[in-house]
Amino acid sequence: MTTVHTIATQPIAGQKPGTSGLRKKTPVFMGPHYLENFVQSIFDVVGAAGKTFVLGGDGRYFNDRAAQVILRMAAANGAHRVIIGQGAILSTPAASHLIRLNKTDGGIIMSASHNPGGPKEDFGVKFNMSNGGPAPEGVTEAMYKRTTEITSYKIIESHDVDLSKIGRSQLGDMIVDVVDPVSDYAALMESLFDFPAIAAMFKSGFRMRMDSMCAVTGPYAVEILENRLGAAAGTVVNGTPLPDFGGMHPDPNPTWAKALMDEMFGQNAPDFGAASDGDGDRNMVVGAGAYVSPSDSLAVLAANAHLAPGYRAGLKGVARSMPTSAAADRVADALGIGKYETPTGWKFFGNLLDAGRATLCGEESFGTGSDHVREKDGLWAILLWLNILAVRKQSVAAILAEHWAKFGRNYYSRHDFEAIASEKADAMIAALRAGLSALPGRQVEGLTISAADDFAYTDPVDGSVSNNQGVRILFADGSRIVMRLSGTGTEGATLRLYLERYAAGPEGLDLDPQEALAPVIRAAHQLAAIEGFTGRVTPDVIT
Ligand code: VG1
Ligand code: CO
Repeated sequence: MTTVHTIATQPIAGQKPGTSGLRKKTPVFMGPHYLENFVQSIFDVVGAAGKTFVLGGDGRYFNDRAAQVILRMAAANGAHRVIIGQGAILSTPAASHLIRLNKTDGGIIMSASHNPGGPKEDFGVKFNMSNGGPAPEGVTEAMYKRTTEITSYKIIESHDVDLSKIGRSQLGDMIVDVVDPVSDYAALMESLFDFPAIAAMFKSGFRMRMDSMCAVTGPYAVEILENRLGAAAGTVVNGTPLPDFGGMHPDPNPTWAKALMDEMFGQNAPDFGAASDGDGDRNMVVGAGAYVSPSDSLAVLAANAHLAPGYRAGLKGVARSMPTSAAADRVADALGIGKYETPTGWKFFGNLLDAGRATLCGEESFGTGSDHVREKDGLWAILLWLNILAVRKQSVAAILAEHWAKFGRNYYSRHDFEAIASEKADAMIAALRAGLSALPGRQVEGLTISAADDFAYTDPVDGSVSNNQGVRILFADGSRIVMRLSGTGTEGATLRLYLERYAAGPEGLDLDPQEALAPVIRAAHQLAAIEGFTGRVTPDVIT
């Protein structure tokens, strides 16, 4: 008999999940009872007795230790079985797939995604439901409430489970299945895409650079791109997941994936470049000399998805987060399929995917996915691009140019102002909200404001309402400003300023986005008094 210990504890302030689970500095997570309190709160809300869960993470510092704690707590709470990736590794989309494939009751993913990892950096824990998708707001709110009341947690005493070997073992009364983190996911990709066509393209000399940024996608990318599709050895760079991501900031954007951008815009650039984030759910794609903005990527994928076997029957609908540009809407209209606008965060797509209303989903933050899992999926998006390139036999630049010629171009950029003192950012947003109703009709920087609101979303499937999801200022010419505060940071506040302007063409489709957006940028600074409130003029990151 294994003894279950019930450890007295008390609530810890601030264990509130954000856009994507609970994220804190690693030393905070490693502090007394911190991880345990949150994990017990998860089990108290979803129930553990007799259930099967998936467990894995992006391999960052503390991933291995946290996995052993979560296993002991799952056993103590009466779970029947845990399926865990070898070495406690699972990308977020692979975890979502395993949850669905094995018809489990959900899963715990250890990741702070794009936030840097290491003893002084960030750690995170998120719970996904039995559909494979992030817990919806109602559930994360219940977990948060539980963290404010918790008085004890359950854990068994045991040796560490050997997670280095694939196979079944027993932990107390619970079964632990250590599985290959890659094989089921790779098989899923092979079922969706035309691997022979992509392999033939590589064989004919097509060159690619995939930057896994020392995060979780390395083993997945090597197996799929190099082993199964025959891309040249060395196509995948930074392919070994490291506890501190090799000091990299695994956020696939032009700033943090600069080495890739330099290569793709340099002499002798490969045909195609891609990068993914810490937990493998996001992607950046780049052609030779051609950066693809995430909003455009979603639109191009939606317009061309039928070229891949898994989507040959067409799409049911396309969903995008509110700050994502309307480029995908134009494609949905042309295809005569449904279009949806949700708050930021993948959890809002789950119901649309489950109900069969949307097939593709995307966010401006380099997240794209489909109904094959219930998470955004970096390698999936990269493979869909490869499939499209293999069929169309055109460059990325040519595909983008044709897309804009047909649909017009939604110039788009996001400006991030990081580590602002929270009270300053809050004051700025509060002032903006207070003045919204007076904005319509006002002229600023030659633009006329047509509407202004704070985005509220009613889920079309279950009717749940989410308020205060971001301030929107819309202009008569179709331009748009959105502002919201990040829900994934761990230091002060990050202001995200989203900027959009539509050009119908045929002229003016090849401007630099920052130039095309210049009046909208100036209008945003003026309307929100960003400098006055925060002292900031220049963004830290521009995507
Ligand atoms: C950011 C992105 C959002 C994304 C979230 C989680 O959230 O803007 O689109 O869903 O990160 O992505 P926020 O609240 O910081 O703007 V991941 O890959 O970091 O889990
Ligand atoms: Co991520």
